Amino acid sequence: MKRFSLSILFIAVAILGYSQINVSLPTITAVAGTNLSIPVSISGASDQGGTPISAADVRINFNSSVLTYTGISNFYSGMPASQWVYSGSNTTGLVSANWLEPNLLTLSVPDNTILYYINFTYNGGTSPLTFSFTEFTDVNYNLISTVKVDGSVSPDSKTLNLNVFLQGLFDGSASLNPSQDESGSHFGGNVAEQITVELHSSSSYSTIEYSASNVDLSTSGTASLTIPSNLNGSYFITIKSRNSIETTSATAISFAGSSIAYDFTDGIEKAFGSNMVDINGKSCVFAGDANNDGLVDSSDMISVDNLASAFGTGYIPEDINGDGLIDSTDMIAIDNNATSFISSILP
Ligand SMILES: [Ca+2]
Ligand SMILES: [Ca+2]
Repeated sequence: MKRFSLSILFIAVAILGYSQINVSLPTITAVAGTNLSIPVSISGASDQGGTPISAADVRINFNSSVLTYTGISNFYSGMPASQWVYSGSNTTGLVSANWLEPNLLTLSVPDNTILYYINFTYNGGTSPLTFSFTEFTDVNYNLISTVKVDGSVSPDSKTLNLNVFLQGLFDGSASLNPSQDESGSHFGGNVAEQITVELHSSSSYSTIEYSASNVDLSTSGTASLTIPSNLNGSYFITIKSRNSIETTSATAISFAGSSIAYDFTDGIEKAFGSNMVDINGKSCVFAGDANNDGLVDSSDMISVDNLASAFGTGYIPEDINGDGLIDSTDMIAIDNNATSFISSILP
């Protein structure tokens, strides 16, 4: 029994260790505008359980709108640059490198050796790094079976976690009612509403540094966004929805960390100008701006009134309380805030 197990083990080692080359490219994230050095690694070409190589041909494809090729450098010392023929093209998105053992012998390359680095400028976006062609040969110039592990470059990111209650959907205690349409919950699951989140310049509010629309706001009032990591400054965090008053954070918030959190629900002073409504100890973004012009007034009332007269239904801006019906309750909600001259207060 033991002999049998050892035989299996020996065969497994033979398959894994003796018969194939492994080449790999990394899967990484990066910040746009930075220079990247992408390592091309090899295993299985060692005389310690692998197959020493007599020649190598490695071709790698990349997306040249995402990555700009600038050169190859830092060749493995056992295979110096002078032994390679290599080139890269931003026109075809291809980097090629060929190597031949100079004495027509073989070279044992230790496992996990980096053959060379491909240098790029990263322009942002996502690019695959794909071995489009590889060829490694043994002492007799026969092809060695090769396993290729492709890589990629994608944007580095950070997380923004928000707590937001919307007056129109707030249930009066700790949750948001899910927005309804003619056939029930409009978004399904635990999504109450979709909001727009904007990051505005701390020095000039009219400058929007980043914007994300259709961000899910849960029935518990939480929203989570993945944003580019190069947003490292301080920004006003602005919330918009289909019919709420544009509301922004009390101050510009630092985005220096990898995870940023802001809670709009634990005090009206968390909004710029303390421009929220307190309902049973929870601060809510004002509702009623059906035409999204920054004011709750008679112009919002008129469109809601017209739809209410026509028994309007659906997921539309005029449905202030999100119950899928446009009726007098929506008009009352507008009237209350219009009477208080509610409008957006922005830096
Ligand atoms: Ca309005
Ligand atoms: Ca309604």
